[in-house]
Amino acid sequence: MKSIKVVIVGPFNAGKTTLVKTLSEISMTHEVEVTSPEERAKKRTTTVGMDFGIVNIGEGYVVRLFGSPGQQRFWFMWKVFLPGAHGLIFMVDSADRESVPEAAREFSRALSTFRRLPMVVAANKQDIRGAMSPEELRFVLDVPSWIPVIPCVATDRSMAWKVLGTLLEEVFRVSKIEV
Ligand SMILES: Nc1nc2c(ncn2[C@@H]2O[C@H](COP(=O)(O)OP(=O)(O)O)[C@@H](O)[C@H]2O)c(=O)[nH]1
Ligand SMILES: [Mg+2]
Repeated sequence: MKSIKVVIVGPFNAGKTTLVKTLSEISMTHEVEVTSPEERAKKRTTTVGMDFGIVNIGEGYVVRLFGSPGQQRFWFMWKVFLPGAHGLIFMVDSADRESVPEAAREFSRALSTFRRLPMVVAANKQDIRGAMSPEELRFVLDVPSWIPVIPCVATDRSMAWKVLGTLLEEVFRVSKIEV
């Protein structure tokens, strides 16, 4: 069985844990109660350590998904996920305009950490009225043209698969994988 390693990063509340749960046949996510008041205003639980999931994509391949917790104090975890990674999903809450500056900082940090690793941006929460379009997100996050920005609703299986599938096409294109 060949295995492809995909890392998922992005701000707190973007939808990373949800994406792992939607895509994965087995998933291990470890959530605890949020303690900080600002974060609690957004949601009640948050990821500790990481989310982990496995997706069987057929032809003898499985994808291992590693979702990072989304707060800046956990950015050091990216270095832990990087070795052996084949691709990266950067997830953003497209409906949360207030968090754009933070998302932009985090995206720029992701580019310098993961460099030319095959990458897609998931413009999540497209089901919420007023969500920024993928084009608008590309502009506000300053996403380079080689990185696709894909509309996503993390609870929707076909949209979640589109995000992963687009990334995998790029992974297979650049790495002629033997894993
Ligand atoms: N409307 C909507 N809500 C979403 C979507 N994806 C995630 N959520 C919700 O957004 C919140 C944060 O999701 P979570 O997966 O915990 O984000 P994480 O912090 O990035 O792991 C949860 O309440 C989810 O149910 C989406 O595509 N649309
Ligand atoms: Mg999470």
